[in-house]
Amino acid sequence: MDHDLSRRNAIGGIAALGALGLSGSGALGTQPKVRPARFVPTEMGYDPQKQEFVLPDLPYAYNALEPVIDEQTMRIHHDKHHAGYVNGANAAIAKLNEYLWQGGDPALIQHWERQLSFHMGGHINHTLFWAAMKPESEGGGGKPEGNLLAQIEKDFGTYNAFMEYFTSAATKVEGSGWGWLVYEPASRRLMVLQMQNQQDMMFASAVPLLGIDVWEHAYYLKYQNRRADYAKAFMRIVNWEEVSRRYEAARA
Ligand code: MN3
Repeated sequence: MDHDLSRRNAIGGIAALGALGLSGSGALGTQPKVRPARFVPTEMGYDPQKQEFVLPDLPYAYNALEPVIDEQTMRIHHDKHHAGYVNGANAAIAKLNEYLWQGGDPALIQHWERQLSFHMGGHINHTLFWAAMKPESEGGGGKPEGNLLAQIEKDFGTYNAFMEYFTSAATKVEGSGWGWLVYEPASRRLMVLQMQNQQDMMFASAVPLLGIDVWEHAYYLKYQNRRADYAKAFMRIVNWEEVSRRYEAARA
C-alpha cells in the first residue's frame, strides 16, 4: 500500500514536470535523445545544489547581434533586466516554500504566485528569446525551411504574410509585452499572439516557438519610439533552426 502510494506520487511528480517541459532532462546529468519542446533545467540555469535559478550566459557575444541590436542594449537587457527576473523568480519560490513549510497567511500565496508568474515568465521568455536569435553573419534571418515553412504557408498563406502579421502584432502590443509565434497542439496549428507584461494573455497549452520582446528596454536606446523598425529588423537575426527544432519537438 505504502509502496503503491509512493509510486503513484512519483508518477504524479513526473507528469507535473512533463507539463512544465522539464522531464527527461539533463537534471540527472544525462541529455535526452530528443530535446523537449520547452526547456531543460540546464538551459534555464537551474542549479540543483543551490536549488535556485542562476542567470545563464548569452549564447553569443554582447555585440554579436549588431547592427540590429546594439551592444549596450544587450548588456543592460541581459545583465540587469533578465537578472532581475531570475532574482524575482527565486525570491517568489523561496516565499512560497516558506508558506508551505513554515505556515504563514495563506492569503499571501496569491501575491507570491503573481510574483512568480511575472518573474518566471520573464526568465523563460528571455531564455527563449536569446536562443532564438543568431548573428546575421552566421546565418541569422532568412526564411524557415522544411516542415515549419510548410506549416507557416498552410496557416498564414505565405511566409511574407506571416512576417507582416507577426511584426505588426508585436508592434501593436499595448504597453510592455511580447509578440509570439506559438504552436497550439489541439488544433495542430500555428498562432500569433500578443502577450502583455511577461505572462498575461498566454494560454497554458500554447508552445512558444518565437518571441520578440517589445518592452522598451529591448530597443529604446537604438530605435527610440520606432518599435515597428525594431520588429522588422529583428527578422534579420531570427535563428530559424532553433525555432524549427522547437516546432518539431512541439508536434512530435
Ligand atoms: Mn526584456
